[in-house]
Amino acid sequence: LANVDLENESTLAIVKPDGISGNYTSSIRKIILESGFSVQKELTVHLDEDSVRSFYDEHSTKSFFPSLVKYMTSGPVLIMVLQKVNAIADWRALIGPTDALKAKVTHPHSIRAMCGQDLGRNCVHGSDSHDSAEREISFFFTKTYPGIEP
Ligand code: RTP
Ligand code: MG
Repeated sequence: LANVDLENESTLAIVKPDGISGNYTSSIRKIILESGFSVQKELTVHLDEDSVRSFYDEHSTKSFFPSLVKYMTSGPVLIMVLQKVNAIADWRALIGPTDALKAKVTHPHSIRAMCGQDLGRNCVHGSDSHDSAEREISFFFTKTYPGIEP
């Protein structure tokens, strides 16, 4: 087993505005800790439009982009760096599918089934790959974005 590498991995989680306003933060944190993640860093911010546009740049040409920007700027969000072995895939599995309405049917124990409302408003974010995790963690915790207001 000399070359089996079970190193800790970090991923970026966000409790989106509907997660915060629906008072799901403590339930989500409980699931995070009970699932073996540690919370390395956290930050509560009300994102401005430029920050959301930049963070979700991969979706900038999609028809839903304006509504995504409106949603993500509608209230404060809780941004966390989560760490554990296989954190990226495990957090994605915990949150469930993008469409929270479908999640309630197909993944009833997922976080999005618990607190999401539909395809757009799905209460949590998770990095979808190693590259995304690196980019997203540095987006909030390494670089300085003047648009992010405490
Ligand atoms: P996230 O990046 O927030 O973790 O979500 P995801 O990977 O599951 O889904 P993604 O395709 O990256 O979409 C990003 C967010 O955009 C909103 N969305 N709306 N057709 C629509 O109305 C639509 N599709 C996506 C959701 O808030 C989604 O989480
Ligand atoms: Mg995504």
